[in-house]
Amino acid sequence: MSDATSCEVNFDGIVGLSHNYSGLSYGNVASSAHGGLISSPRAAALQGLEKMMELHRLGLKQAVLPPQERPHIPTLRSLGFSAEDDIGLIAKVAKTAPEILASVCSASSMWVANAATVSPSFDTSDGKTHITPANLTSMFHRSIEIDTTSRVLRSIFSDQSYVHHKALPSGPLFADEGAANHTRFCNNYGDEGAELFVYGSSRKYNSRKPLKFPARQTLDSCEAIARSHCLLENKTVYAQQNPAAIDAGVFHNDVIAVGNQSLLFFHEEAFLDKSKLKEDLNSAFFGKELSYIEVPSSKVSLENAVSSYLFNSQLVSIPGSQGTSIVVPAECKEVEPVYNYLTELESAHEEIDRVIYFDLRQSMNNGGGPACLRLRVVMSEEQITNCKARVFLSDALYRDLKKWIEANYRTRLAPEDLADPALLNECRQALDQLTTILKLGPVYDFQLN
Ligand code: SUG
Repeated sequence: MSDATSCEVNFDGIVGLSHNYSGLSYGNVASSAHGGLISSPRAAALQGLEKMMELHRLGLKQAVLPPQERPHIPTLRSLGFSAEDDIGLIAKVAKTAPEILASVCSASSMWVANAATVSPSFDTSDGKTHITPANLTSMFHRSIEIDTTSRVLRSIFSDQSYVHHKALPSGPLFADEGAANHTRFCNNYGDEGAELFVYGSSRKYNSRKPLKFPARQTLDSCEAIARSHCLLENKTVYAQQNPAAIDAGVFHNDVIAVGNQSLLFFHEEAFLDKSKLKEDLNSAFFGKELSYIEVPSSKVSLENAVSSYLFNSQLVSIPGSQGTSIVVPAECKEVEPVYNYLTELESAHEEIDRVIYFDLRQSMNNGGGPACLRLRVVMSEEQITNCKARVFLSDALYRDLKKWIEANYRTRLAPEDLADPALLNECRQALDQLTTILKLGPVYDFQLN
């Protein structure tokens, strides 16, 4: 069954009020390199909002996901920290366990490519859209995102056409980082598609593992999601990341490959066995050849790819234009081989007809490029109409969000400011306003308890 009204909606995460550089993500080279530096939450949130607005102006369907409550007091309490009130609790943890305070202050929920895996109804045997929030079990500061993410997703995708699953059990066997390792291929968004799951490690075939950095996605977790999403076996493909790429800083597959409709753009060294990947994808894709743009290491090294985030791009089909446009971070202009490659790609006018650069430096310094900031959800006209939340970007919502950011966000946040007791209330007040702006209902712990 296909549906011509369906389109891909990009849900972008709004950057949180505590956006900071604490170097929490081992294996994410940008996060480690910027740990300890001063951030600007306001600039970060505005940079993200400008990207959303520009894509909306270009005619793409754009929506937002809210940030999470940070510092996250329930996590501190669950770890046995206690004090008379929340302010006293923060002071105590800042003194005795500053690294834990940094973890519960991370604004990492902004990278919503890690929020969940979504399979549209066209790919599933029960005709429902399936959503599984990621357990993000590899990194403590990210594992605490699950509960709020689930509530937010249930509040936005609330009608009977969705099935919401629980996150997979925590622990290394089922480590899952969501859509960052998942790509859907289709002719039109409302057609039946093939789904690709990419994993970093597998217990099954005594497979190779990275030597230096952690693999954050397992084959077991991919298979579990495919099973519960009722995906068809012959339309589902699994492929292993190249362990050497993980060791070069490719902590998610979306740092080294990106797909859209029937196109896969990837680096020569992204996958362990690219011939098998292509063979499996072509057979899952109705036996037809997908289009592949493989970037050779001789033109763009793995190191260039990681420092520029060339592949953490969004491939988008802009209404009214023929080919595919590529949305890349401004850093791609600064890494010469990457800039040269993109210039060549654009002028060849084959698969890619336009390169769009965005300044997302605040997020990039923590290892989050354009693609990390968005979760793709294919939605029918009916699903969009049924959505009660005010999350689809419009001129009015853009104005409201800009005003809200300017009124509430700090221009500067140093790691030591995380101990500032005022941050907690600033965050709660702003998020309370945001749930009203977005018509979300109560989704935060401080609103529920
Ligand atoms: O999980 N960075 C995130 C970046 C996630 C990027 N997402 C995708 N590639 N889809 C991470 O490593 C940094 C936090 C800090 O260091 O404070 C952080 O969590």
